[in-house]
Amino acid sequence: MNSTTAPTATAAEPDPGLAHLPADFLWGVATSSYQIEGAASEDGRTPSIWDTFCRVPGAVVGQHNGDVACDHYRRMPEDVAMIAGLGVNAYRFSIAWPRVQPHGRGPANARGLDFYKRLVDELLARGVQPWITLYHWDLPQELEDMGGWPARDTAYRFADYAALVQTALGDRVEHWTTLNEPWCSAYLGYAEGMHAPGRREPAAAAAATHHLLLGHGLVAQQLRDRATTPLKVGITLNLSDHLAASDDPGDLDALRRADGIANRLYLDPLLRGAYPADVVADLERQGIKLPVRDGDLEQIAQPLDTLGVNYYSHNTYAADPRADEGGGYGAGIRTVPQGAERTAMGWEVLPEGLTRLLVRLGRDYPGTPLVITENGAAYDDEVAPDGQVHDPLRVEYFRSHIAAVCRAAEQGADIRGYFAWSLMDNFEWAEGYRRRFGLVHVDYATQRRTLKDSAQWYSRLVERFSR
Ligand code: IFM
Repeated sequence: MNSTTAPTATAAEPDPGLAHLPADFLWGVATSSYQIEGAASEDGRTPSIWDTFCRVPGAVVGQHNGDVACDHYRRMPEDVAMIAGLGVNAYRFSIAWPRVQPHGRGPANARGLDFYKRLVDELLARGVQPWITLYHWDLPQELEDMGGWPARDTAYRFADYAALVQTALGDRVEHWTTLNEPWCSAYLGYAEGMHAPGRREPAAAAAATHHLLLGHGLVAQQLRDRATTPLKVGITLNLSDHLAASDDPGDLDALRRADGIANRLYLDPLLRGAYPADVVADLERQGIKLPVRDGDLEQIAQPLDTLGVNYYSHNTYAADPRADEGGGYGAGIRTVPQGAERTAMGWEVLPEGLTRLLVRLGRDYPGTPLVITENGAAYDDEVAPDGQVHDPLRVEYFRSHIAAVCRAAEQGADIRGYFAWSLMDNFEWAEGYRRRFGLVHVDYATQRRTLKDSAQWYSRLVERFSR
């Protein structure tokens, strides 16, 4: 490993409230396949929608792509050693569909699957639990050519692919997440066009939402039906905490619509077995109908062992006929800045929103354990003359957000784990490599990894918890 200084213990740091968390709490770090692996055409991998999208002029900052990324495909054993060196007990990563099932159909590609078998073996040998996400946005291009997620058939193709992965890894992996952030796949990919495949078709985005959720339901049931050892099934949603700017009926309705399209459109079918009637009505007013068939909602509402929560910021909404910032279909919503510090992504740092969100989930959707599957911040880090990366803003971001998690646990939310996003700097989608979310700095010219101060801080926190 060409990484760096091992984490060292320092003088006492403020306790964020760790005593409120259960003793078997999972502390992890997270990544995803396209963002770190590189090796885009090695060992039989075929292009995903992101390989294609990255080639569209202007789609990604600097026309960056994932061809090399963090070269993790080749450096995996050193990267796993680095993860284990942090002292975390779980690693969340995703499987590249076009690596294990090239072209999105047909038999498994043994060479692609071997990579994940070796990764899982390395993790287990070092006492780190693998936490698999089956889909983190890298749809095989051929499936997009046949309609992508707006086509119902893609949900069934997803189930076929998941079976191949389970056959290879099911005996050794306990934690399975079906989808990462279906709102992003559907809305950013098919309505807004700022993510792959770059389509701007609101009706297609609504269909994609339904078929992603259907795919989740098919895979969740299939994972359980085919399991030979006990497993746990979940889904990860990017959920935000939402408030209205005032009690004005217009602002309250802006809140209802924004929260409906971003949060409830996913939470309700998964955890209550029905789409929220008000959101369905909002969509229908825009001429958009979710393509629900008999039995779909029962299929989607499979029991969840955990709900994965990705939290980055909070949103306050106001009605504004000239704006369209509601994170979904329909205009007339403005987000109201709270005057907080912002990360390099421009996202306000509002940890209190994470407490409110977790408490709300426990109240409105009781009975499902929560795991924070992503939380973190991008800052413009640089290697200092002393060879270290000093990132006090990220340390404070993690400290304040972990304290927010502890406060939610104190208020009764059932929270089982926390994964920092991200293990290392990586390909930040439309932002390319200019945004750095890592605990570990990556020099893309040399692939040198350097633990940032935040990595050392996180490692000490985990150690303190385990004592
Ligand atoms: O990098 C992404 C990740 O892939 C999904 N959740 C949000 C992160 C930061 O934008």
